[in-house]
Amino acid sequence: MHIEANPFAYEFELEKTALVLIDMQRDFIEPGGFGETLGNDVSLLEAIVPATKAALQAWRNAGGLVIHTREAHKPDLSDCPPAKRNRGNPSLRIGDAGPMGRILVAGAPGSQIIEALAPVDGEIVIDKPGKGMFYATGLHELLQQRGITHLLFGGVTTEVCVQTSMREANDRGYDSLLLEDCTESYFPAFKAATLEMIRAQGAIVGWTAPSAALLAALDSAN
Ligand code: C5J
Repeated sequence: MHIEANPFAYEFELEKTALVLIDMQRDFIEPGGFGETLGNDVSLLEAIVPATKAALQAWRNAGGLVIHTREAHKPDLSDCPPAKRNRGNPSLRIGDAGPMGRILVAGAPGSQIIEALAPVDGEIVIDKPGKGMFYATGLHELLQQRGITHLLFGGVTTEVCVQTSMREANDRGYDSLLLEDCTESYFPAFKAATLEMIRAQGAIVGWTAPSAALLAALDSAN
């Protein structure tokens, strides 16, 4: 299959490609979560939900593998280094009790994926303690077992967990594409810069494309 992408066309085989949705969790997207405690306007992130849902549905209909990640720590925070927990000046820190349970702790309501994008049976859900999806998760081995060579990305936030995961993927040999309208940042300028950085220098990290280009590719394969 072929997606009209930037900086040039992206070729992939459905069976060797996974759609990865990074951290589409209540803690980042809904009011009262971690994102808001950091002083951010979470409505910016909510705006990508319809396009992301449409891409997810089309990918599911095509029979493609779906991976959801969550930034989520163990309840005893043994996987959350003080350097991460103590950074910045949020009104609530990782592990503190908030309106949606303990912030970024596995199992808390706030750490769940938003209802509109909730995983279904057969989809892989990875809890990750870091920004990147490969760090301390075993995901690379799992993808290798399944013969995955290509990754389509969406999720939040563009310049933090999405970009880190794409860079980690690049170093592990995956060809990655970021769906431009299925990712968002609390800082629009950071999103714009990240898209440019990813596809610069002949796709140094990967490709970007609007989700409509993915839908068109899936349609034309039918
Ligand atoms: C952040 C993320 N921004 N999922 N996490 O702390 O990008």
